[in-house]
Amino acid sequence: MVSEKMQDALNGQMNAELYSAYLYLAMAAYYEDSDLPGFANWMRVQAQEEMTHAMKFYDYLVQRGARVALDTIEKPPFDWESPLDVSERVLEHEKKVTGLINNLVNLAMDEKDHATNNFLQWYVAEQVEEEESVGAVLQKVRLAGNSSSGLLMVDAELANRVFNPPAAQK
Ligand code: OFO
Repeated sequence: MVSEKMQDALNGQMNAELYSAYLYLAMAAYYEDSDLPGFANWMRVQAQEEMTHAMKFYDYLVQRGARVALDTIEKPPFDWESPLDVSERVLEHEKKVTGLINNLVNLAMDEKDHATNNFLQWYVAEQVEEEESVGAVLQKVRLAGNSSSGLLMVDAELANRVFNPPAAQK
């Protein structure tokens, strides 16, 4: 059993993960329109990962006999100024999500809900990886600066990113 407060908080985070998927799909569409298919691929892969993050919350709620409650997903932005702008927004968003996960851990600790705390530790580790990988892409985009060839090199690299299905994840 999880408390009602925890149930609401977990449902809230599931919604935030769905929003992340929605945001990254919107960014993928921006990149498709900008003729940067590698960046678009990266964002699509990120969106797929966010769906698995959401489904882990869904499955945990079911496992604990709690009620899954789907809510409205906020409308994501439609446009960005540049690939640099998108990359900065992605890192900013991931830092925000890290804060949300930390707040959930704080709640689990306050409630002495050890099972939920243990479940959330997967996300604590995942956020470290997310911030690192997004930060690395941002750095490359910064280095490319105004050079189209530099940007196309990053694009070619990001075209190779593949989605690792949940079974292959830790
Ligand atoms: Fe779910 O990690 Fe990104 O938002």
